[in-house]
Amino acid sequence: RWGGSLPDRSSKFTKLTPDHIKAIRELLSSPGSLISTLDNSASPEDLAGFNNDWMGKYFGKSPVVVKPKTPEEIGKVMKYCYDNDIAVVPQGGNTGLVGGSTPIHDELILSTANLSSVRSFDPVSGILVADAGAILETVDHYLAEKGFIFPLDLGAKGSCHIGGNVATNAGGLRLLRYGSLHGSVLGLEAVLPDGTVWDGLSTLRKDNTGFDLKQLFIGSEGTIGIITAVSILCPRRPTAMNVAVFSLPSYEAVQKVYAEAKSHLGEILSAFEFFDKQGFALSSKHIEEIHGSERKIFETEGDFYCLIETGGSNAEHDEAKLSGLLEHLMSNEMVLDGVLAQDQTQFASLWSLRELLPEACGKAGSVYKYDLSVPVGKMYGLVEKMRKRLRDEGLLVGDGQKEGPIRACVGYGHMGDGNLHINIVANKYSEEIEKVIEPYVYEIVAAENGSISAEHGLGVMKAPYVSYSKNQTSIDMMRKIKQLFDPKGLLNPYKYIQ
Ligand code: FAD
Ligand code: 2HG
Ligand code: ZN
Repeated sequence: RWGGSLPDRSSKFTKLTPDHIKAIRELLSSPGSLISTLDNSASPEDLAGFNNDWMGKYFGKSPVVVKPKTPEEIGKVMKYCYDNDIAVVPQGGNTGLVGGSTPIHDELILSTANLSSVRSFDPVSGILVADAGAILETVDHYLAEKGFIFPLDLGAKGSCHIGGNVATNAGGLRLLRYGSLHGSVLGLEAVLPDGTVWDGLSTLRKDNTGFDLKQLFIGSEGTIGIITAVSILCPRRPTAMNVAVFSLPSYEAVQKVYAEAKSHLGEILSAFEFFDKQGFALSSKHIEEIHGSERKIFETEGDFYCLIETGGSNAEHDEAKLSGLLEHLMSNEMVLDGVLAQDQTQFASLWSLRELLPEACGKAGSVYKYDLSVPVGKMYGLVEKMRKRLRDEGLLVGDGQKEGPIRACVGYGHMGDGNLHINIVANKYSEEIEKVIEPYVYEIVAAENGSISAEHGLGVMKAPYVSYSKNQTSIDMMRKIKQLFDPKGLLNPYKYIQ
């Protein structure tokens, strides 16, 4: 397997021995919280799920996974690692898409899976305090029962942890409505690399008493500390939700419909997603395979599709607004066709066309994923440039071949956030393909003053390319922050900023 050109192992890190494993096990309240191949408490297969990433692109060789049960236990393990120069990878649900959550070599894997409780919820303020290892979907179900919603939703919700979400500053499907985690997270608890447990778990909305330290941890990708709990402001759950998907003739049409949706729907617009016909073909095929039956969704298919979701508190009022938009779009021939969900099942089924795209691409081959931010008008031009390059280099023929090196080049994303995902589905990960795509893809983004990572982070994949989006002064400041928190460079090495 080719996981990209990865940095060599640094000799400054200690190589783990059975004695280290024994000493770390003694720090834990439950011996089962550690499994390792070094003392035969685990086989390599037992560790495979922690060493390999979601895409099957990155794979480490760690001999140990530690899953402490309390922040204090994490503190003890971290102190031991600090004193013994042991490198550590923090891991949540291991759904990250940039090779950040798996070891590069033999780093100790520190998982938050055993820290998964809700600590408190205040129904008056909507403030939730929960352990970092709580699964996003589980927390959202808990909130749903109380009439609230977690202000983040994404396709990996069934596996990702809220600590991992904060560590990556995940954006997701409703950022348009609920904003970034930099705004909704009120406080954090984290264990620093030397083992200190930092209590920054404020539930205050306003607090101007010095630097806002939690912001440094949001999006820090496990490089300066291990987040152990999160305090977050959760909005009321909309009681009326609706979704419609349209087929459209061009990317220009998608932009026009986006402008119309904002103007007609105003405050009830909660998501605006788009995908191209290559994406639609893959996700419909995937969904058909799941259900075992063929389904024709649109009478007239298009080159593009958009999904519009509304969420409000008055079903009649929302339906009137949505019908007004539909009538306007249809009568002005701005869309080719459209489907409006009639019930909860259709709501989920229409969303799955978009939400299952990463899974559908993964099923079709080995996927090179690019997560880019550029002005909305420029977004799809990047996909076209990339397709041209792949065709010029002889890797892509037509829209892709079942057996060729590139099977599809798919464009989709969060229109409302100016966030484009390019998924290049290859027959396998290879150096030859990667060299055609990178750094070309970062060059075309930099030419538009865009970001090479809108929401997935840097991990190991983009660490060498950060200068395409950040100037030298910014990189120097980031290095100083890393040095301040982690002077020995033990936490998530080889990643983020090298
Ligand atoms: P992991 O993958 O385990 O870790 C991610 C990074 O955070 C690693 O660097 C790790 O070291 C660090 N980390 C994890 N937990 C902690 C902690 N407690 N303390 C410190 N560091 C920690 N992302 C989006 O932004 N928007 C999307 O719409 C989106 N959709 C996705 C859909 C699918 C199907 C998949 C597979 C991924 C998607 N992602 C999306 C990627 C996204 O980053 C992750 O899903 C999620 O935020 C990571 O959470 P996790 O618990 O899996 O973290
Ligand atoms: C999404 O928006 C995620 O579905 C994943 O951010 C994107 O897999 C991808 O490239
Ligand atoms: Zn996304």
